[in-house]
Amino acid sequence: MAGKRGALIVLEGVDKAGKTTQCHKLVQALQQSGRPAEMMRFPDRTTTIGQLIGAYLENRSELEDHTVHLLFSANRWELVPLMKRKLEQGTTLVVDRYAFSGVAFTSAKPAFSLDWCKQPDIGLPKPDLVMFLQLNPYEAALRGQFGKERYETGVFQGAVQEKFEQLMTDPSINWQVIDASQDIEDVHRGITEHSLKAMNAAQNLPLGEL
Ligand code: DGP
Repeated sequence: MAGKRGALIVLEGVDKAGKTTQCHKLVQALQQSGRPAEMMRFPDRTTTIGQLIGAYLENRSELEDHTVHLLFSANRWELVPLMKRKLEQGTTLVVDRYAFSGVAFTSAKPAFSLDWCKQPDIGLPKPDLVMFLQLNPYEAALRGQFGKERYETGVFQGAVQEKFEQLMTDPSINWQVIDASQDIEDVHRGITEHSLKAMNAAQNLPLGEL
């Protein structure tokens, strides 16, 4: 019988909520306590598909909105074999954004339904835990200059936040809301607690599908 599987843990939230910092801190804390853990991030701009996405986000190229939605999803799918391998080997994956960003960002554009946006991600590995780093998008904008990337405007981020709130009503996902306006160490403590609980539970459950 194979060993215990790792957990799939996702951090979501609007831009500048602190997801990347917290992913690094969580991976470090888990590793230091002897639990195998690795970080992943989506979009993964290192693949061929990821480079197309990167050019689009940096406004170096234009892509039709449905097309880019499917590319973001394809970028997740192309990493699925690796994710499954790691999880089966007992490594917990801490993921900076996932399919929920995919749905929230595209459905915040005019004329995209939540339902259409969800379709390409159906069947992806289902996270054991999704933590939403809650921060007022206008407060987020004050944290640091929004950069020059596409989507980095207060108005768009406000629309994204609303879409996340709709997604968080889905009871089939283990959502936990974290107050990201607290200081870094307090946020980290909350995230670690939820993660340890989810990792314990995941050991006895098969990996699900979105
Ligand atoms: P990051 O590398 O985490 O800063 O994310 C890059 C930007 O892309 C950020 O504004 C969020 C957005 N984004 C992330 N995933 C998706 C997705 O699947 N679809 C769309 N449309 N946007 C996404």
